[in-house]
Amino acid sequence: PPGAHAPAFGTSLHVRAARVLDANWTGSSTVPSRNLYPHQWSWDSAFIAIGLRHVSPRRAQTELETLLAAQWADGRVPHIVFNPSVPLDAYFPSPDFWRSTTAGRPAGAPRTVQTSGIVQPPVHALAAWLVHCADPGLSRARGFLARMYPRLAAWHRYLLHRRDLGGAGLVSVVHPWEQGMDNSPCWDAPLARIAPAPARSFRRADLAHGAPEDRPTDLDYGRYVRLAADYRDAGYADGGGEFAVEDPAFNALLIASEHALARIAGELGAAGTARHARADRLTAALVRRLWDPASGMFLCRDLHAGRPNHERGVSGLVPLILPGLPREIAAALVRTLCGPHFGLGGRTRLVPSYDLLGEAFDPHRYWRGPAWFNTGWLLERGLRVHGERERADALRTAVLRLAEDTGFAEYVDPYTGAACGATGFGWTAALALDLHH
Ligand code: 9WN
Repeated sequence: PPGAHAPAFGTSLHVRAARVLDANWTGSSTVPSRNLYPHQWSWDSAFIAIGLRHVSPRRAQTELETLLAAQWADGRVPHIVFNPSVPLDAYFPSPDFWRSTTAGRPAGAPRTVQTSGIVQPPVHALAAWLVHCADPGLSRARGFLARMYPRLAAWHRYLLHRRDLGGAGLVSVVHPWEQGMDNSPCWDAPLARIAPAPARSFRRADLAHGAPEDRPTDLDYGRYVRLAADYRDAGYADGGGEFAVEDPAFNALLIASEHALARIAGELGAAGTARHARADRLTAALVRRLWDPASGMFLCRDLHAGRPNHERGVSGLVPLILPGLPREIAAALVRTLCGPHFGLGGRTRLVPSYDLLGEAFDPHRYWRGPAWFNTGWLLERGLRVHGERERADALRTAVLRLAEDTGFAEYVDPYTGAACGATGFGWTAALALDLHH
């Protein structure tokens, strides 16, 4: 049913979004898109569970349980869990690229399920907490949080201990696919150092389903393949790679999840104080290390260059979700979000993934300008956390309208709202459902 705060949207949005989630459900998890992404993706599943809880709390729990069942012994949660009944050539890179279960498989990779070896942003503890809150009775009866807690704690431990490559307390990503905004202009400089794998050494599957002008380029792919293959050939050991970046959104999501893990601990009868304190220390490190007063937002830090990268990606606004942010920083983030670079409340229909005034801006090419619904959802939440109710309401309405009008598109042109990429996209449907409630 429509929520009390959703007068402009009838039951049809709920029904249509739920239908997308049904169509993408495999029996134990939800694919982001039947054609383009026919397996289980890590941060997609977290966002999907957040919406799915309004349709079926049981399925939302299963979504996260399936993902965490593929966790490695070192605590990492792989960015893809492969569906063995999908043909190998349906998605690239396929399991034979990652080699997680073949002879000489990497230490700690699960034996029975095929996965990738890189990670994605840790939205999972936040999702687990929100899923629990949708039906605490069912959650307790199934021991949902009690089973999730040790796995989520090990996941955070992996990130904080193995991925603090810069030694400043923040987590680094070692591949653009890990941060989730694959071809953001923020990666152009660190990627320029990587010698691309030859184009003939791999075959892209995405171009069979997506328009080439909306997708990353072949040169990008050559570099993605090189980086992933090097990491694989090093046994997925951390610390030796050519790409290492501290990203504001990745770290902010870890902090939000650490706060959620503290609440989960409390629900299980343990004290969450130490976790809240750790989240506060991480917030301080984020501000110290990645805040840029001159641009009024957070920036990525390229560890090999030893300095911040001045491209303005939407990732630098995502820390707005943190309630513990110093007041003047939250205020500056809101100003930047509503200013000429991101245009909220002005010329755009939805927040772009990259600086409207940036040289590399392209309204159609994936993470180089188009607006995405997961970042819209995060910023809506951030505005609300910091008391910006009117702006949050307006952003919420924009997300709902565009999600419905585009048939739950993967991303949209931020100016016109025209659909790009896949339709029937999992997290678009799920997060619209969540905002509808
Ligand atoms: C690589 C599944 C994923 C999202 C990412 C998005 C895209 C994959 C790809 O699709 O990445 O992981 O093949 O382009 O960039 O954020 O999780 O929806």
